[in-house]
Amino acid sequence: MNAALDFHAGINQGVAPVTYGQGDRPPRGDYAHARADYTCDQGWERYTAQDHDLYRRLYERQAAQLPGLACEEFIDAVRHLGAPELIPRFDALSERLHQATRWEVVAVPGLIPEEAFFALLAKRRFPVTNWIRRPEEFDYVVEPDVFHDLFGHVPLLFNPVFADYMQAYGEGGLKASRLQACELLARLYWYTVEFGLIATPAGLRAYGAGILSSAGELRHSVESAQPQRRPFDLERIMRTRYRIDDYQATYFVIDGFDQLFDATRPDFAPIYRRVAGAPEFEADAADDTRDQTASNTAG
Ligand code: HBI
Ligand code: FE
Repeated sequence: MNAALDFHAGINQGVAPVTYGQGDRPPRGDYAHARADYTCDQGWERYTAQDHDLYRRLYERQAAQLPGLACEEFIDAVRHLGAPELIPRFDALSERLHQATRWEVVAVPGLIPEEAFFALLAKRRFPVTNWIRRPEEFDYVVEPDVFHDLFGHVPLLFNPVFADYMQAYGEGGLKASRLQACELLARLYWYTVEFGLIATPAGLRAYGAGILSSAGELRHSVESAQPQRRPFDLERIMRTRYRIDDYQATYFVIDGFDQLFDATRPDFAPIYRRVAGAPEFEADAADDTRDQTASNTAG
């Protein structure tokens, strides 16, 4: 099996923390022609008119929902993706992005091993899948495609504080790999970069890419009474499992991107040690069972 299939098999066996639940289907992307760092050419010329039209329809559906649901920093930056009639050329997008925050967008064939992913983030290179979903996957695609990565992740990389957080996350990931703490760090990524909410003077808003690129979860995460919304708590996040095939049962809310960046400043090693010995929480765990235990013993 080539590296990707091994990696994919890893995902199937739950080795990689972020699994998009794709069964044992071979990976979509052309991993065989990827470079050693898993980057590849975007292959912009290979997109069909149907691909561009699908991107446009996905973009327009999400853009229409942003006011009142997406954070202002995202709304201000999404225009940097350019007109939605065509899937952006990554090299032109990288020129604009590099001027803003010294990040660039690099093409990858799809999900890549954690080490490779962290190494790219640590160099301010954001991996963007180069293929787009099929029309029948308009509402849901099991793996991140070019629309999820571009629309969901790239706009906030134009925000200087968030851009620095993403690089700090990548550097932390390289350390986590050495400390076998990738699962804990994957949860931090999941509950912030993918499914994070932010409190603003105008109310709750979404900044997570998985929410912002989702037709249904954007409104659900901000307005539904169903999910739990908890204040950002690094150790609680690291102890909380997450769902990959349904709306999140719990969202964590930050007060600002500075809070995220500050959270990545301390050395995580002692936090990993403390969290590793503590009980985990199910994705929908309502109370902090640690306190319940305390109250039971107290009672
Ligand atoms: N690969 N292309 C890509 N995109 C991701 O978001 C990604 C990945 N590999 C691993 C991964 N995310 C997660 O395991 C992170 O939590 C590290
Ligand atoms: Fe993502």
